[in-house]
Amino acid sequence: MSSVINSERIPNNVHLGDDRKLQRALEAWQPRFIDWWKEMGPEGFQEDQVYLRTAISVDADGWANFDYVKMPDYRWGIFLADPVKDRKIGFGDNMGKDAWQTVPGEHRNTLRRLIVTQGDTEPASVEQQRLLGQTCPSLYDLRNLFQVNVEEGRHLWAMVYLLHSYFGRDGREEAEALLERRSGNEDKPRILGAFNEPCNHWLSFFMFTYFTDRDGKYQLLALAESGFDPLSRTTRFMLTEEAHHMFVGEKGVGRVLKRSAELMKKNSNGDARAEGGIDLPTLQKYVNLWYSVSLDLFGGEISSNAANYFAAGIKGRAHEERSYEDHMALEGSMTFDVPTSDGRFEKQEVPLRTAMNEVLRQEYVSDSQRGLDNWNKILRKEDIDFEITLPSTRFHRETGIYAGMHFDPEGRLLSAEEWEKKKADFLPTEEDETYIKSLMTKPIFEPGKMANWIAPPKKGIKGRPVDFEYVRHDAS
Ligand code: BYC
Ligand code: FE
Ligand code: FE
Repeated sequence: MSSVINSERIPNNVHLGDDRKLQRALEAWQPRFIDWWKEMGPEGFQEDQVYLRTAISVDADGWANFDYVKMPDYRWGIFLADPVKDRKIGFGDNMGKDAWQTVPGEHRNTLRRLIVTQGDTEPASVEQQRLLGQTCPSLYDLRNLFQVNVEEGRHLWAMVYLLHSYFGRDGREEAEALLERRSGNEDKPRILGAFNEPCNHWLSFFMFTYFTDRDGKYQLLALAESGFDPLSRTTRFMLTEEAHHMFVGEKGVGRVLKRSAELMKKNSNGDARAEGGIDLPTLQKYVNLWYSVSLDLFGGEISSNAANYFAAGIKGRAHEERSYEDHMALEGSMTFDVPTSDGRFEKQEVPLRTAMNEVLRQEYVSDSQRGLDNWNKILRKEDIDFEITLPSTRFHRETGIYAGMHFDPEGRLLSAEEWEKKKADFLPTEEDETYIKSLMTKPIFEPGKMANWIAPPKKGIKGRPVDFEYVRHDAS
């Protein structure tokens, strides 16, 4: 084991060359991945030189190298965080036992399913974002999009490595299937809801990287606690890449807000749309949409699956060791207001382990709020009297106890008729989608130039100026 990544055909820090069989299996999967990337990755930019960071070591300081690379030549590979000596399982019924270096037979199906679910989201997001380059608001943003895309491609590698190494033939079959499902496809959709939603303009892209990648952060934190040590180590390294994705989302939305504020002040009616910008009520609707579909990704509030994962030591809570004292979670409970069929709410007390999805979701909710506080600071600084808010966790849910019912963003129950009447105030309409897309019909390839609807970033990437040629694109 080494923290330095070698330069083999499949870059890795796991001594892949020592395991010929595994190496051959992965080398057989590699060209199929590249085919998938060329078919479903960013369309129209595969030949461009992009200023990207690539992992060269898994050390916290200085793991990345920045240079121009054509995306199909990106060094996708297998990078695990350094092992923790004598690591023990840190929670659940197996607490204190040695972490597993191979898959325990009784947990094989569960682990495979979780790894496949995690792996499925990674290529799904690349598919969702594949046309965005064609309407980029700047070269800086174009580069960030591609950085996110190649790293999500690498996250797929991370899960495929686990499937190939530890799950034999069915693992290899799952690795094939990960390249066959398609986001939004009716016959072979991606596994989780949010990853089949269209993400076909940049406002949705920024919301996605802010809200949906943040679900990724929390799921990865929970898996990083896993008693299955290879899963823990691979997710720990993935988390270092994830931070940039959420940065892209938070700064992206912040820049949109700043620009909207400037345009409102420029217009005598305070109307950002009249100036070719994004008005704040519409932006709020996109917050409502992407936040609510991302809340669904945490699963049901009341989940025996989640209880089993925790009991077995397969999936823990975020920062299990430092944030919690009782790692058994056999005591304590959570109480939910569960809607009944006749429109009332009944209190239901659930043992803590059964509420683990909700425990993780609540951490996500407070983490999400932090960015909104920063966004609202931008508005206040521009003297704009408007506050972006997170809707209630009941709003627009399709999994869990609030699924199939209607709530307004304040969490008040609505009848089906009231919902139909009001939903255009809460969620983007066709007309909103058409308007947002109308702002983004042409890409901007001139270094340093920004689309009218977004403010420039404060600084560039890796100390480069904002007007650096982050993507060498021949537009002719
Ligand atoms: N859509 O017991 P429950 C990322 C299913 S994002 C569709 O509550 P559980 C990324 C569920 O499978 C992070 N179906 O489920 C971000 C179950 O099915 P069965 C991705 C859903 O197991 C941006 C049933 O409903 N990582 O990395 O507790 C860009 C009952 O539900 C959904 C993971 O998800 C849904 N939203 O929780 C790129 C981690 N929710 O058993 C990447 C691995 C639930 O009845 N996955 N269902 O057939 C998990 O930990 C769990 O599978 C979940 C679900 C938390 C997702
Ligand atoms: Fe990812
Ligand atoms: Fe991500």
